[in-house]
Parts: sequence; structure tokens; C-alpha cells
Amino acid sequence: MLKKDDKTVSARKGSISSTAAPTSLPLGSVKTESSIPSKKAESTSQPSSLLAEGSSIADKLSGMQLSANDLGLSHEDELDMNDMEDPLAGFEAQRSGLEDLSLKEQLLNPTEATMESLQSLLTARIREGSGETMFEIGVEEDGAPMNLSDTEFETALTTVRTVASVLEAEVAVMYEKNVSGIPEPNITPTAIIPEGEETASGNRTSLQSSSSPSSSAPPASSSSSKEADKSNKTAYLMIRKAPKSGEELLEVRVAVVGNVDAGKSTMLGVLTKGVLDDGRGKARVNLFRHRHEVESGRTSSVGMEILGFDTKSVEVPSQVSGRPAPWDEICARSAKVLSFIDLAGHERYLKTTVFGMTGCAPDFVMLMVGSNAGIVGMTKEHLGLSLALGVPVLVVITKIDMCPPNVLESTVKQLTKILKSAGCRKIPMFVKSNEDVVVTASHFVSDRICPIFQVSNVTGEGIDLLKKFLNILPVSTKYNKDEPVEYQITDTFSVPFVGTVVSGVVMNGVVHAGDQLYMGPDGNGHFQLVTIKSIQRKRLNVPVACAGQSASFGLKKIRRSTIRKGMVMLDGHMTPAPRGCREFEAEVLVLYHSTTIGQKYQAMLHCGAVRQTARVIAMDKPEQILRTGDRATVRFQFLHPAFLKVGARLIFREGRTKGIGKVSKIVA
Ligand SMILES: Nc1nc2c(ncn2[C@@H]2O[C@H](COP(=O)(O)OP(=O)(O)OP(=O)(O)O)[C@@H](O)[C@H]2O)c(=O)[nH]1
Ligand SMILES: [Mg+2]
Repeated sequence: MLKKDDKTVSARKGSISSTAAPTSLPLGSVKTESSIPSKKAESTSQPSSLLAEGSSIADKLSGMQLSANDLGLSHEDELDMNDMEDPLAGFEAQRSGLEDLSLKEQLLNPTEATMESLQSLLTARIREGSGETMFEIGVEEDGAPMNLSDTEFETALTTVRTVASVLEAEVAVMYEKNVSGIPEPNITPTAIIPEGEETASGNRTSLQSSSSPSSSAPPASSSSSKEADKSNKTAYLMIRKAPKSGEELLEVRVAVVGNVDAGKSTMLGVLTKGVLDDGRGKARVNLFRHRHEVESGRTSSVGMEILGFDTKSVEVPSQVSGRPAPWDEICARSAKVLSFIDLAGHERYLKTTVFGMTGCAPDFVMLMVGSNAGIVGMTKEHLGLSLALGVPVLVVITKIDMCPPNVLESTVKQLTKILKSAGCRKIPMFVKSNEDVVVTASHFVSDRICPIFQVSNVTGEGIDLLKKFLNILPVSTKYNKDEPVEYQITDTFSVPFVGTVVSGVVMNGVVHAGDQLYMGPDGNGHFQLVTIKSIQRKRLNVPVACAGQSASFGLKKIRRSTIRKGMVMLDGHMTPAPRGCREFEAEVLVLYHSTTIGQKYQAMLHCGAVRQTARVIAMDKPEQILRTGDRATVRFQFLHPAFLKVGARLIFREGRTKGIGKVSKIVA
């Protein structure tokens, strides 16, 4: 992972490009000091009222004045907006000979040389964004406005389209605006609401219609101030390459969590089935996997839904001639697919929900909050789990159609308070417009930002903005194709005419149909060689699956009963052959325990797709006990062998979450 102070271009761009998008942005709109509370300021905010409520993990983190950062558990490469000031610096070398030409000049007076230069710029960005990138027309690399007239803007857009077409990519205008005059310096960006200025109805006292993405750019020079009298047209573009085949399809996984009845399944029905809800569960009916779920309306398992976008950023219809389109059809027409993991809100199913959050390796967590219910039940628990796992969170407040304004306002207040608390250290960003969408989604790489949407699944209000946001959500770049294969199994099936099928996520490497991989460990800790007969991504047959992708494998001559969730598949050439472990050490932090944790203490331990009971057998504390707030290196023992890796994050719970940590040593 990349460090903040890493000044190499590729590293900086790499970290930014995990969003793909920010590489293109001058970032003026998000980095104004006045709009982002400083870390220092945040850490002084005391969530005193929250401490009194319940015993959620988020409470514990904030109550102990510890952040995930303090625990060494959050991204080491947490981005400071100031680090991202000059995202294009790295391209200077490639543009040698054209240094004197501004981006504006290149866009307006295309020559063979400038076209080539723009082509290499876009190629690099698209590669770093795994197949897509955001590009802003109207702002120079240093954030200065280009002050484009309408005609100039059209010329610039045509140039970008021409370059993109050479690269077999499509351009979609995500947002455009026409701002006249010099942008006001230090205007609060529309997407950022300073503390106390947000109301449920969305009034933002300091907002001005002239705020622009380049609002923090230095005041224009006198020559440009003359130009500034002209119009200043800017636009954010999504440039996306068409996937050549199923294996190039972009995928973003989003785990959907939140308290029971928050509207998770309903919203996924609305997003992925193209229907609105009736307030009585109409939109969720097709999402349930079990009869008892249909009867109770409660999700109890891990459900999967997909939403596709094509190269032009247009949503791929989920219905074909009045019936739901099959996944392979949606994928065949998509360039990017959002995979939603529908999880259960009821505490009774917490084990399954934690499994969904750890095993399915989501890139983002979507925390749903019923506006009328507020931050209740498992909301804080799920938020705390996302923090412990270091997964960026976006919040969706539902049911705004049926919520009195004062109740909605109090939910919003409650939410912003907990997000800003010392335990969360998030920057809430209310997304109310297309501009907010592009700015927020582009900067979501920073796990400090927390976009907040307000929607109604009944009237459809807010759903469009959310879809636009989902379309821009960056593809994760944390996976490594060059490492030896590691695939974690999250489910098993017996499929007629195919045989045993496993589903899961490729965490490292590349898997080809026909490959032999080690699968295990079994009850004795052994791995066996298995052959991958076939591979599917979202029910679409593909010849390969790469790191970061979820995929199903058809297996040759393997009985389903021999496979357990939590097993892994590893490179078949490993020598010596891999073995499972039963004992390991972890650095842990006890978030909450009513008494003490000592030797023989047992808890459910989650680490990736591994989920099983583990027993404490030793710790580096003289008195051999742990209390709330203690940190220690603890030796655990599993009942059955499992595959663990040093550095993997873990959660142990007995009922609600009791502790979090990181594997530090595999013992035996
Ligand atoms: N009026 C209104 N009702 C909604 C909205 N969203 C969901 N509902 C209703 O809220 C109820 C609960 O919705 P679900 O989608 O089942 O909630 P869930 O979060 O999936 O619940 P669990 O799976 O049990 O955790 C259903 O009756 C929905 O019709 C909304 O925006 N407005
Ligand atoms: Mg549900």
C-alpha cells in the first residue's frame, strides 16, 4: 500500500487512481481548508450522547477515543486532500516538447503532436482506473479555469471524443455547468456541509450558485480576468473503454447493511429490478432466497443483485419484454457492473451479515438508515464493522416520503454526529445534485469521506442521483494479478449437468479454466489438487478470472460435501503444499466485554471467509486477562484448521462485536 509521503508519480497516481476519477480533477472543490474539518478539530468532538446508547462497536471506538487509525487498522495510505494537489504531474515527462502548451490550447488546437500527447494521458488514466476515468474539461492541470466559451467548450469536447474513439472508449458527460465571472475564492463546495449548517430539507446556508469545482484555485491573473467576463463552461466526463470480453467487465462490490426494516432489500429491488415500492414490500419480493424470508419479509441470508452500466454510462435495462433480464444478458451489455450483497439487518443473523462483510470482500459498504427510525438497532454495529474492516462507507437514508421533517432532521443530526465522532472521523458529504455526485464519487478514495443520500423507494426521489453515483464509483486497485492465486470460497452449489460449483472472490492472481489449484484445508489441515472445469462471472462464461473479481468455478470430480465455506484455493504449483493452521497470534483490541477475557475464552472469529469458533490460549499480559479497551497479542486456537494470512484483519464476537485485530503470526 502506498504511503502518504510517497512522492513518486506512479504511487501518487496509483493511490488516487484506485478511484480512477480523481486523476482528472483539479480537486479545487473538495480541498478548501474551510470546508474540511481538520483532523485536530475533529478529534476534539465528543460523541457524549452516543456513548450512553447501547454497546455498539462504533460507540466503543468513539468512547475510547480510539480511531481505527489509532489501532493501526485503517488504510495506511489514507489520503490527505492536500496530497492530491497536482495529480497530473506525472504526465509531464510524456508531454515533453509540449510543456508550453496548456491543456486548453491542446484541446482547442489539436495537432498530431497534441493528439498523441492527449492520447497517452488518457491511456494512462484509463489503465489506472482499470478501464475508465473521469476527465474534467474547463479546468487546467493546476486548477486554473480555462474560461471556455460555449463554442470553445464544444471544440474541446470534440477533441476529447476523438481521442477517446481512437482508444475505443466512449465519453459520457456526467455533469456540465456554465459559470460566468471569476469564481469566488474559498466558497464552500456544494457537497460539503459544515457542521450545523445542514438541515434535513437540504438548506445550506453558505452555498452559492457560483461555487465551482475550481473555487479554491488562485484568483485569475489580470489577463484571464478579462476573459472571465466570458462564460466559463466546465464539464465532468466519464471515459470508459468497452470490455473486449466478459473477463474485462468492471466490477464494484457493495455490501448493503443497516438495521432491520431500513429498506435494504427494497432499495436493491428498486435499483436492480426497475420497479418502485408500494411501502408494503412490493419491490423486495424477488430478492428473497428462502420461503421463510418471503413470509417474514426479513432477509436472513446473503443475497446478490447486479446493476449494469454500459460504456456510455447508461443503465442496462433490468427488464426485457416485461420480464427480469438474466444476469448474463445484463453483463453482456454492460461495461461495468455493481454487485450488491444484500445482508440481514436483524441481530439474530449477525453472524451471516458479518460473513457477508468479510467473506465477500466488498469494495464499499452502503449503510441504510430508515429516516423515521433513526440510528437504531444494528446501525452502529454495522458502521463499526465497516470501520474495523477499513471499507469506505456511504449512507442512504430511506423512507423520506413518510417521514415528518423534524424526525428526518433529527436522524440527519444524529448521523452526522456519529460520523464526525472521534471513533469514526468521517467527513459527511450530503449529495443533493449532479455536481455533488461527481465531486463526491471522484474523491471517495479517501475513506474519510462519507457521502450521504436521502431517498424514497416509493416515489423514487433521490434514486437517480444514487444511480449516477454508483456508475462513477471507482473500481478497486488494491488487488494484485501478479501474486500467486488465492481464491476464497463463500458458497457451494450442486448444479445439474455441471456438478459441484464454488463461488467466491479471487483475492490474488489470475485463474484460467483448466488450471489445477490446491483447495483446502480439510479437517486435517490438508489441501488437495482440483481442476477448474469452467469459470463464470455473474453467470457469464469466461476463460479467466482475475484478482478483485468475484467468480464461480465448476470443479472436476469433487463432491460438494467435501467443501466448506471459508476454504481457499491456492496456486497449484506451491512447494511445499500449503497447510491449514489451527493456532495463530493476533494483535487485538477488546472493544467491549462486560467482565474479562481470559484463557479458554471462546468467540466466533471472522477473518475473510473464515468463520469459526476460536479459543484464547495465551496472551502477552502478565495477569492473563483482558478488559474493555485492552490491546494485546493473543494466541488463538481454532477447532478446525483454516487458511489465514499474516496481516489479515479479524473480528471476534460473542453476540455483538467484542474485539478487532490483525493476524500477526501463524503458529501451527
Ligand atoms: N414508505 C416507504 N417504505 C419503504 C421504503 N423503503 C422500504 N420501505 C418499506 O419498508 C419495509 C422494510 O423494507 P425491507 O427492504 O424489507 O427492509 P430490510 O432493510 O431489507 O430489512 P431486513 O432484511 O429484515 O434487514 C417494507 O415494507 C418496504 O416496503 C421507502 O423509501 N418508503
Ligand atoms: Mg432485507
